[in-house]
Amino acid sequence: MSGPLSEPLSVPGSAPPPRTVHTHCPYCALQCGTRLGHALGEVTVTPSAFPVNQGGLCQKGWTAPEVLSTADRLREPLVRGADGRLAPAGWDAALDLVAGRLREIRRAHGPDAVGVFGGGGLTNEKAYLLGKFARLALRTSRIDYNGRFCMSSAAAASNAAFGVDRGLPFPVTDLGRADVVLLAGANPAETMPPLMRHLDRAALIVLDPRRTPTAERAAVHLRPAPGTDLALALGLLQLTVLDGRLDHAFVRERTNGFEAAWQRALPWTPERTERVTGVPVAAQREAVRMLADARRAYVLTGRGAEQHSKGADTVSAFVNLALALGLPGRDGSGYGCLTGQGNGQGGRELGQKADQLPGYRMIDDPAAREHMAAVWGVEAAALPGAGPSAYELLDSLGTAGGPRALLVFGSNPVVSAPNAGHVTERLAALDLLVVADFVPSETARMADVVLPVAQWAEEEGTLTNLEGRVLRRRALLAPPPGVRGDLEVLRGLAVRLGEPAERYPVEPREVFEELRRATAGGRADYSGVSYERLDAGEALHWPCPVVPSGPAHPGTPRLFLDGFAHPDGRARFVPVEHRDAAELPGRDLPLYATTGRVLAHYQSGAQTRRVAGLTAVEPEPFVEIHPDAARRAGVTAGGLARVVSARGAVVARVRLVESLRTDTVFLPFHFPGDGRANLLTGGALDPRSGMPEFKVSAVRVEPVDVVPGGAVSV
Ligand SMILES: Nc1nc2c(c(=O)[nH]1)N[C@H]1C(S)=C(S)[C@@H](COP(=O)(O)OP(=O)(O)OC[C@H]3O[C@@H](n4cnc5c(=O)[nH]c(N)nc54)[C@H](O)[C@@H]3O)O[C@H]1N2
Ligand SMILES: Nc1nc2c(c(=O)[nH]1)N[C@H]1C(S)=C(S)[C@@H](COP(=O)(O)OP(=O)(O)OC[C@H]3O[C@@H](n4cnc5c(=O)[nH]c(N)nc54)[C@H](O)[C@@H]3O)O[C@H]1N2
Ligand code: SF4
Ligand SMILES: [Mo]
Repeated sequence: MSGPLSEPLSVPGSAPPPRTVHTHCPYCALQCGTRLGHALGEVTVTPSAFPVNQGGLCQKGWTAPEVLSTADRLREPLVRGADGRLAPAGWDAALDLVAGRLREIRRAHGPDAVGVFGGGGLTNEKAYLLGKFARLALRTSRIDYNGRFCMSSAAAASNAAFGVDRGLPFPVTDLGRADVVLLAGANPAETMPPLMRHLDRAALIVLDPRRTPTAERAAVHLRPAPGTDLALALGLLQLTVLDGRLDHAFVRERTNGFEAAWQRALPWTPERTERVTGVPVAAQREAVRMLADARRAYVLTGRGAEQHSKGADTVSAFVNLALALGLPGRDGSGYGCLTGQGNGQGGRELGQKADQLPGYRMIDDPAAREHMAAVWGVEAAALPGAGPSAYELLDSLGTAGGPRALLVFGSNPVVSAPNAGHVTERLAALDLLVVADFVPSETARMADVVLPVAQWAEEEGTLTNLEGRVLRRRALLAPPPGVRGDLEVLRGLAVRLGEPAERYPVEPREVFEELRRATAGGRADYSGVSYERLDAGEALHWPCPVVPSGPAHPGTPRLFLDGFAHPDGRARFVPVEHRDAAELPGRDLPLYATTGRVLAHYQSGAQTRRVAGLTAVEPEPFVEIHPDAARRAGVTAGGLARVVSARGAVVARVRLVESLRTDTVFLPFHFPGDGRANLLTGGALDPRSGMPEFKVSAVRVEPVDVVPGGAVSV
């Protein structure tokens, strides 16, 4: 399966390369600390004692080095020829071609005819330079990224409540002191396994329609129908007040807006909440009692509660509950969102989001524009305004007035975007699709030009993990010959588009120095962070402003202890109302389909489907279904089923799951082709955050006829 591994990193004339480096896993937001070694032509990984993982790693982390030398690793640029096939090309030819086409498209249709799609796995330096490239070299407003599909609902709700958005406003290790933790739609036992060691002590309240490995560990497992968490959170708020559990002093002294939020919770009697969500009154009451009796308690949300067309309101409802219980801003208690991708946090505050400039500044704020224009040496008026959100951007590709060209860095939307069949059609309608990746992802296979880039163990940089801590990624290997870093690719394109080369540094450290100035004074202030401080082992959580004289700022592991980030220092209750999902099960499509993750695969699977040990664990798409629902649908364990929604159909292997709600099926979204769960999901978006409704589609399940001889008729 594997190809040649590249050489250990060495600089001519310098000391021999180190045999080990301290770095972090390339995958999720936990960013487990690892030690990478290079021996006998193999990269070895061992967990380090880094606080979030304390010597643990999940099976994805253990096997991550295999992707470095995967047999189909991209090693030279590819350009689609007249025969319709991708063929190798030199870098100059590929970049000249891309820049030339971009110029033509821009001349004919204007700067917004070029779009950029980024990723939350990109380092801080890449995310920053990608945003700068879009705004300066392309002058386009059409830039957004896959984090819109990930943390945007929690971000909107946190900004509204607290005036700032940092996944966990406290270090992960604080969870180790908790008595009770409520997990709303999060399954960390599979999505961040080493996090579970911090939850050992706590009694867990898990809200999930499925009995996940996390729910197995719960003291109380509530199984709301998909898309009803908002009603459940309103019901829990009502019980908090009615059962005399409201923290009056906290609400009075540290918050605003309780009364309006309370008015919205009033109709949500425990009985009505039970009718809508399916969660028994006694279980609701037990959850509130546990949270209120705990000395230290946390409310945490994951994608199960957030990925809805009302995801932001749902998170607001959980934040309201946490505020009513007096949790946020207290040492040892709080609200947090378990972010997702390796750089899910840094990726969302450094300028690749449609409405943001670096430092979590808003692009329509005149002062923010002036600040960034000064750092970049341009006029503020030259900076484009806010663009559409990720799905709106994808949906507009190739339409009248929509982008005719798209550059993708760090995402595989053919598999991971909602309404994937439609998105694939939009991508096919482009005049030019350019994908930078290190493997031929499903999206790269559609591209006109594929640019092969370096991987995590071959490059330097920084990432910001789920607790807002800035981390150093370190290189063990040189990239394979023919492969370039994303920063180099961006400079190569920018220069060909007429930009001065020095505006696009290729040294991560140099980009970081600029990023420090760019974020200075912003909500996410990195100006006091430096490679030197990180390399010295300092634990720096943003905000970490530069201090002109005297001791350096120590960073901010715990936000809100002295006050919330709104000007008056108070948190705000946000009044929210329950509403139905964009579609509900009915006669033809009688079941809820929800989607999510399994332990062995990461995201669109572009990386983990290339690791033999992981595909052995989860080789193919499957659908979890309750035995009663399976019987009604005429499908059997181990057989193939077709799952059909209003948008499309998926073929998946049937798994009978007794503990699942009878009205709900579950599919992982890690698989390509006709196993893509996103062929089912739709384009309904949250009006506050732009989050798609990944977690609710109405579907029916039917048997797939297997023709004698084994062929499948679909
Ligand atoms: N193994 C693995 N780990 C990962 C990733 C991966 O792809 N694979 N990706 C990383 C990323 S980017 C992210 S964002 C995180 C996501 O981490 P999680 O949020 O933990 O992951 P999900 O599986 O998407 O969703 C969590 C749970 O929500 C439940 N759920 C579905 N619908 C609903 C609902 O309506 N209400 C409630 N309460 N629950 C519901 C699902 O059954 C699922 O168990 O994981 C990160 N870690
Ligand atoms: N149905 C359903 N769909 C979902 C979700 C769900 O729960 N259900 N979850 C959503 C969520 S939370 C997320 S985060 C998205 C994620 O979905 P995607 O955005 O597709 O995420 P990945 O599969 O990680 O894709 C990253 C791609 O970029 C490449 N890559 C990695 N690092 C780099 C780099 O540094 N530079 C470059 N140029 N390329 C790189 C990888 O090889 C891979 O091809 O999926 C969303 N889609
Ligand atoms: S939990 Fe996340 S960061 Fe840790 S090893 Fe697994 S994928 Fe990597
Ligand atoms: Mo995510």
